[in-house]
Amino acid sequence: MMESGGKSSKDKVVAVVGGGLVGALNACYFARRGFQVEVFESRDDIREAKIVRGRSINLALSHRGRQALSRVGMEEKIVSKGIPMHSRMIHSLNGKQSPIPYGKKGQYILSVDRANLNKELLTEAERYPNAKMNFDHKLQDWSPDTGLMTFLRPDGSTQSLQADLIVGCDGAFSTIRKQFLRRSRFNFSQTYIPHGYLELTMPPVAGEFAMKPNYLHIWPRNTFMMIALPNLDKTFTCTLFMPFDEFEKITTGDDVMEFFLEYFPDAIPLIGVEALKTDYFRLPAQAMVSIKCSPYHINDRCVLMGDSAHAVVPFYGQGMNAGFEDCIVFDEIMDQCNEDFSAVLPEYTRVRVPDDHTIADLAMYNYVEMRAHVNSKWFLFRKKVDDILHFLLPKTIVPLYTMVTFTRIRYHEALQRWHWQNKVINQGLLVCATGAVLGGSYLIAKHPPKIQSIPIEKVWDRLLSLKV
Ligand code: FAD
Ligand code: EGO
Repeated sequence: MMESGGKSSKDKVVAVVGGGLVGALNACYFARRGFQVEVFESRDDIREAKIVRGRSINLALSHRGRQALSRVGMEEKIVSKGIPMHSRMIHSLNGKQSPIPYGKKGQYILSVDRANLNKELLTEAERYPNAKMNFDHKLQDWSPDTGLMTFLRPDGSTQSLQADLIVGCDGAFSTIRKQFLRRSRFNFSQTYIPHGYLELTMPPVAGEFAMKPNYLHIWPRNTFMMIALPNLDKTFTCTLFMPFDEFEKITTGDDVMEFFLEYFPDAIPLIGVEALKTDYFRLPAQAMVSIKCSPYHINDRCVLMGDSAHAVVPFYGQGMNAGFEDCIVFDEIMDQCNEDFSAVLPEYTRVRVPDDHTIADLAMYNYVEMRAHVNSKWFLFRKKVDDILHFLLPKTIVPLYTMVTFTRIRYHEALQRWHWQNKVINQGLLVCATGAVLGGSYLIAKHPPKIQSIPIEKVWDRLLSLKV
């Protein structure tokens, strides 16, 4: 396709910095359009590495992420290796497990293996002859004026390359974003939450899953939260969320046991006493950060996507899904603007910032809400109320979690709609309450209760005789 500048897409170099989930998917999107795609990844090729040490082992993939995969023909490949989670399973302190479905039959989230997803996407990107992977290339610095980037190699040497477009997919601690921070009118905020997270593996029992596999298992204990997602090898990956100062209080195997006995007793035999005592100390608790910024672009040269543009806390299961949706949104704008970067980039910022900021807020809201009020009773109650209202008024009231997880309603519109729904619900409640008061008054007026009135002095005597 020809466009301004006289260079066709075939002659243009698009550098994707970061070969993580969003970078690898983006490489497919740009390669499909015929650009010369160069992916630069600081790590070694994860397909060759023996053990991939990194963040969360599995992730919840939902509608937005699936849609993004389907546009590069990768949905089936990933979904077939995912484990459907049709319901949450709420674990109460007494060991009771209560399932609550996510919705109708087709509404489920998938537990997918992060490493496998990343590998499959890299392999898919490599299938395009115009896409090239450059592993062990750590971006050191780059110039917004010329598009020249400098990479550090493992042997200590450096390598440079100039690109027409630089796509920053280098995660929450983005090196690409550093150049944005030096510029005027760039907005940036970063918040570390007081919680950390730790991952523990729950092994299979007699060759089978230790708990029901097709569920997102949740142990809501206000400030202490644990979830477990199933893996293909019949293990579960449990993620414990708790404040860092609580992590610091637990220093011995016995402390771990005491803590689990108090909050997650049903998980002890499933993880195993010895495993728990050792695995708990294998890695320190990891931090979680929420990052918002804008704009997402510099001129017609550079754009941020995925965690480099918006790191969100993991309490909505949307970080990767939002990053994948970034790729769809950018791709659609590329069509609308005939691949003219000087038009595409500002439009992408205009369209995407409000939505990514909203999902960052919603994820933070879930964090605050869950740690403050949500025990297993409240969790079950809240989700049942949502279900009942949706059942009564299916078109009018759609739970926020459903809009976020199972639709492509823009995040900011989902939030607006939720506010509107809450107004409708409150007004409905007001009408019911008013009706009850009026109805009650009418009945009392019609059938006055036969009680004699008590003189006010007697009331005072009675009150004063009470010892308070
Ligand atoms: P990353 O995955 O961080 O990839 C960035 C890549 O850039 C890495 O490969 C890195 O090596 C590379 N890189 C970094 N710096 C450089 C450099 N200077 N030069 C070259 N390369 C560089 N999301 C969901 O949708 N569902 C979930 O259930 C979910 N659960 C989560 C649970 C936890 C505990 C956490 C922490 C996150 C979770 N997320 C989830 C969020 C998800 O992990 C991220 O949103 C997603 O990984 C973002 O992808 P990315 O490609 O933007 O960044
Ligand atoms: C009242 C009740 C208020 C991630 C329940 C808010 C998040 C929040 C971390 C779950 C599911 C995918 C997740 C639900 C709420 C992943 C998720 C939810 C967690 C923690 C998670 C739900 C990985 C919040 N989705 N979710 O409705 O099932 O409800 F518990 Cl700690």
